[in-house]
Amino acid sequence: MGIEPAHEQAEPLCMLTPAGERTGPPAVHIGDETQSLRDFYRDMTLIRRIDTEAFALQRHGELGLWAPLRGQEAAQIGAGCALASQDWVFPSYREHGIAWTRGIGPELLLGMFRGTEMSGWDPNEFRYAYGQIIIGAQTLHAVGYALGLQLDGLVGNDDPQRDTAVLTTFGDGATSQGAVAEAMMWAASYQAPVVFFCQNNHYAISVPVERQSRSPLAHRARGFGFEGIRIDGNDVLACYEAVASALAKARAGGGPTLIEAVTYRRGPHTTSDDPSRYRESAEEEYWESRDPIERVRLRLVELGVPGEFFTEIDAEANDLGARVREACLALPEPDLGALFDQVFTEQDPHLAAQQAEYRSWHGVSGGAA
Ligand SMILES: Cc1ncc(C[n+]2csc(CCOP(=O)(O)OP(=O)(O)O)c2C)c(N)n1
Ligand SMILES: [Mg+2]
Repeated sequence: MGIEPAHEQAEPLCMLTPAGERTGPPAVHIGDETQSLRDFYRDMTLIRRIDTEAFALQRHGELGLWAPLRGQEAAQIGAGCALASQDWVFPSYREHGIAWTRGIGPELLLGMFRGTEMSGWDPNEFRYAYGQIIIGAQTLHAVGYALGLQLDGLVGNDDPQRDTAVLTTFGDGATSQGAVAEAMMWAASYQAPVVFFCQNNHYAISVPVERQSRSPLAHRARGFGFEGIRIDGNDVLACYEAVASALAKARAGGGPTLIEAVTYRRGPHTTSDDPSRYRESAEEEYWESRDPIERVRLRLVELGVPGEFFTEIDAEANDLGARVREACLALPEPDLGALFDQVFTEQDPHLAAQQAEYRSWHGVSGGAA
C-alpha cells in the first residue's frame, strides 16, 4: 500500500518485559505484587489449559466450534481480575479468560459451543453477559447499561463498594464498526462509567490491523474527548493496573477510557480458520517469544518462588483438563421447547400456543423437545 503502519510508533505501557524484568511505574492497585503474580500465573495457566482442551474437543467432533484465546491470557486475566464484584462485563466471543475470573467454569462455558445451551448462563448471576458474536454490538449494550447505572445513582458517590462501572471488550477489527464509534460517542457525551478494552490481537480473521487503522487504535479516544491508552497486552501487570485505574475513574464519575491492549492471537481465528494462509511463521515465532505466561514464570523464579509452586499448578491444570473433558461429554441435551419460555418475562399466549404445537410435533416425530 506504500503507507507505513503507525502502530508501533506509540510505545505501549509495559511493567513486566518478555524477559521477566520488572520495569515501568510502581503498581498502585495491587497489594502484594508477588502474591498477585502467583495468582495471575495460576489463572493464566488454567485458562490456557481449558482453551487447549476445548480446541482438542472440537477436533474430536465434541464441540461445533471454538474461538481460541491462546496468546491473550494476560490481557484477559489482567482485565478480569481488575473488576470489582459489582461491576458488569459486556464481552465478545473470545473472552474465556474474563469469564473464568467471573466464576464461569468450563461446564457453563462449553455449552454454547457444543450446542447444548440456548446461550450460556444467567448474566445477572455473574454480571457477565454472553460473548457477543455481532461484532461491536456489545459496546452499545455496555454504554446503555452504564447510562442506567448513572440514572440509578450508582456512580460518583465516593463509595468504592457500591459505585459501579462497566467493562466492554472487543477486538481490533471491531473498531471499524459503526456501533463502536456510536458507543464511544454516547459514552463521551454522558461521561458514562464504561471502560472500552480493545484487545488488538493484530487480526480480524485474515485482515491485519494495519488495514483497519492508520494510527494506533488508542488515539481514537482523543477524537471523542476521553483518555486512550496503549498497553502491552501480553503483560498481565500492565493490563491489571490500566484496567483497575480506568474502572476506578469510571466508578468515581470520571467518565470513559479506551485501553488498547497490544497482543497477538496465536491460534486460528476459530477452529474453522487456517492462519497459515494469511500470515508468516516468523511473525508467529516473534509473538511466541513474547509469551504472556512465561514472563510471569521468569519473574516469580527471580522473586524466589520455589519450584513446587509450578509443579502444583501443572497438576491442578491436569485435573482441570480432565474435568473439562468430562464436563463437556456430560452436558445435557437441551429442551428446545424451553426456548419459548425465554422470550418474554411473562409468557405470551401466542408463544404458548406455538410451544404446545412444537412439543406435540416433537412428540409425534420422536425427537427431544
Ligand atoms: C457485524 C458483524 N460483521 C461481521 C462478522 C463476521 N466476523 C466474525 S469475527 C470477525 C472479525 C473480528 O475481529 P476482531 O474484532 O479483531 O476480533 P477477534 O476475532 O480478533 O478477537 C468478523 C468480521 C460478524 N460476526 N458480525
Ligand atoms: Mg482481532
